[in-house]
Amino acid sequence: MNDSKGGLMASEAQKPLLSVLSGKRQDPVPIWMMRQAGRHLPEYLELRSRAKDFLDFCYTPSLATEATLQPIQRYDMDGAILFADILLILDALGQTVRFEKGVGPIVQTVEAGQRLNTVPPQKAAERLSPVYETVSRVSSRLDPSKTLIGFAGAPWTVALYAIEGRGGTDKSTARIWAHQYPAELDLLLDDIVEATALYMQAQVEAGANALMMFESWAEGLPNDVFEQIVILPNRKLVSRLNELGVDVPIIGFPRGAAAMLPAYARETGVNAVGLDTSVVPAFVNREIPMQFPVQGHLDPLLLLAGGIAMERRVEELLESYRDRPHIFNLGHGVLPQTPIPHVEKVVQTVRNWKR
Ligand code: 1CP
Repeated sequence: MNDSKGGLMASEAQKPLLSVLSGKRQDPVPIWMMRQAGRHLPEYLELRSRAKDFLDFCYTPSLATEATLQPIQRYDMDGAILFADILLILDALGQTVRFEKGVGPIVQTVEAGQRLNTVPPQKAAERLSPVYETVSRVSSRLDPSKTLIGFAGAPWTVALYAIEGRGGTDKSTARIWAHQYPAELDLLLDDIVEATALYMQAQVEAGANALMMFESWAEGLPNDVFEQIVILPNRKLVSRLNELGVDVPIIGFPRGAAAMLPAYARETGVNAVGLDTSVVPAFVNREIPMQFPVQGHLDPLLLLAGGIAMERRVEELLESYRDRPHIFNLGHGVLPQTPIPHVEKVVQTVRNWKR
């Protein structure tokens, strides 16, 4: 592994989060939180009011750069996650995406058998150039001890939005496709894999130190379907990134994988797994090799509630993963109503904890 900014050894020594992703334990345990930028921060709400809509916000490098840096400035997190959205790739592929206030994303749907190739993958990746500009701006302003995480939606989760057309559904339309139109779904997933690989490659070229694949809707799938529509396409994406010469570590987050988590960790080629809220630490330590890095998994609702129960659980998670490479995070994203002092308390607890 190498990187454009002077070789992996140098950046790893400086960046604790990257060091954990290479399989080393770090003290203190590095911390960042999914959705650490966003609506729980008053400074984000101020910034957000300057853009016409959410897509415009994501495509304006000056605004997206500030949004990426805000949680670093406020909380001194070890990782900065690029401010963007997993649905941008669908927009770039020519499926209209809108974010409606109070409703969430509305996506132009695909029919069974329809390919996502009217915009060629290379062209789709080029359309996302404002995102690379954001990565490059953040990279030049970030302290060398911080890790810049690029990301994309993992193939099944992105396909699900293209099939369902919106968030907040029971996902049954997309899940029925897996049974009724498996061949058509495979082709759709392949189209997403190729465009996403080029998109992630460009993020790394612009300065991302690590990548994360959000497979946010991996929950509730039969094991054979999970193999076919989660593990296989995630593995294809990782292989394609390798083929393209991308050599930064990749975190996979198969939310809701449950008993399929060890297979995901073993078979996809990811360097680390993100753990969701319901994961059992003893299961992880029994089923996933101890040298394999994990990231997670405080309940976002406990972060919202705060108090002594939150502090205890933070310490319990740190203890559970003391013998393995661990990055502290949540089991899912920070909720908009989360009080800032609770986030501060978690950061402080993690930093004060000794192995
Ligand atoms: O009103 C607003 O400001 C928009 C809210 C918002 C934000 C802040 C959306 C709409 N997306 C984002 C940013 C975002 N999305 C980031 C960067 C910020 C950070 O992490 O700090 C990231 C990594 C995402 C990824 C994302 N978008 C996921 C995967 C992670 C997850 O939460 O599981 C998913 C599923 C989306 C889709 C999406 N975008 C936005 C919403 C409300 C949703 C979910 C819709 C649904 O219910 O299905």
